[in-house]
Amino acid sequence: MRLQGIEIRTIRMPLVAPFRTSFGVETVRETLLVRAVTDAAEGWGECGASEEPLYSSEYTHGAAEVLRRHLVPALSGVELRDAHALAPALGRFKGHRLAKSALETAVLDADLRGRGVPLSHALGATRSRVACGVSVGITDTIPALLDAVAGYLDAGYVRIKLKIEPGWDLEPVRAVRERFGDIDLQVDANASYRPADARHLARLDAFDLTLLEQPLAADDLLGHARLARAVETPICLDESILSAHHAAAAIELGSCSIVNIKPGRVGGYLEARRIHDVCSAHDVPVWCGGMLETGIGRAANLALAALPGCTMPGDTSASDRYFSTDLTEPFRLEDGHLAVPTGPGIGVVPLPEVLEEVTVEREWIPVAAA
Ligand code: NPG
Repeated sequence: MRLQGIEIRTIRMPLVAPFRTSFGVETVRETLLVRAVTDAAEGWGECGASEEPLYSSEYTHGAAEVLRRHLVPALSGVELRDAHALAPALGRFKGHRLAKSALETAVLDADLRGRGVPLSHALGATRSRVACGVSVGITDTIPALLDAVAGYLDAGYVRIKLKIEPGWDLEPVRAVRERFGDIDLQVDANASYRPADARHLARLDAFDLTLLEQPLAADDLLGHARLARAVETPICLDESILSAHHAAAAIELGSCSIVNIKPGRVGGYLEARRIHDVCSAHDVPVWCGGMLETGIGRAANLALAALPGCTMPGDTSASDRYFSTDLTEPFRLEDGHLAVPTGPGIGVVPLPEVLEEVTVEREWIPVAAA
């Protein structure tokens, strides 16, 4: 494969409703799309970065800068047999996994399209559709939360994840459990608690939650291991798991019994697949997380969510949960499931007129031949 160049587009798309978490409120999705142009085909990748570095240290403009200044130039003169060649070529640059993931995914998509292979096949997926959950943000009032949850259950989502933070935990969880009974219910704290909150968090045990996601700081594997012994609710890690190496350490330490895999957070779908494999080898269930992706990122996430070890519904919701007009043909929920794209590569492309409308910046970076 001969990579000719990379286009970076900054896009801005309003969300259908503000999405509030313990780390902030997002009302507009501002992120990057990366387009890889090769001699065989073009491919697309979406960056998980947001406007501000609140979920991770990366942010949209920073990701664009590291791509244009370091990551894309580092591919000049490199022999790219396939997308597996990217991680070694970029390995000397520390971190910046969201940016690396967008670049690797664009090249992976181009390569697979050129060879006519769907991403789901390349990753080893075994399902043609995946069961979908939805992540429900923090609301101003409990009645507003109940309305939001009722709407998602009516739409068919098979599990509900509530965002929690200190001061917004026991009461909203109790209200949702009492109103909706025996639904598949889980909570996500986005690292907003401290180890000293263990006794408080143990009070969530009364609500029979499927899991408690990332209660403590991302770098506190030991704290999570202690907490896992103090609460009955299974601990799931998200922000703590940046690689297969972290997953193996977290499992051995007993820091979690479930893992949320976000391909962006871990540097791409190839590392995501390795995390899936490490977890499967230890009988640790995984599920595919979400970062408010457009149809481009969603399509690729669905391929991952179709792997055999993704035994729990993930945050792969339908297009209308995020955007009134998606960047691709919309993903529609059917009977609580989304279909895994079947075309080559990620299986979708941006709709040209929507892409032009949402693009606020674009630049082309040529890549020299090996
Ligand atoms: O459905 O894509 C979705 C949202 C799932 O809750 C979700 N994502 O903390 O995991 C998270 C959160 C997130 C959103 C993280 C945006 C980073 C950016």
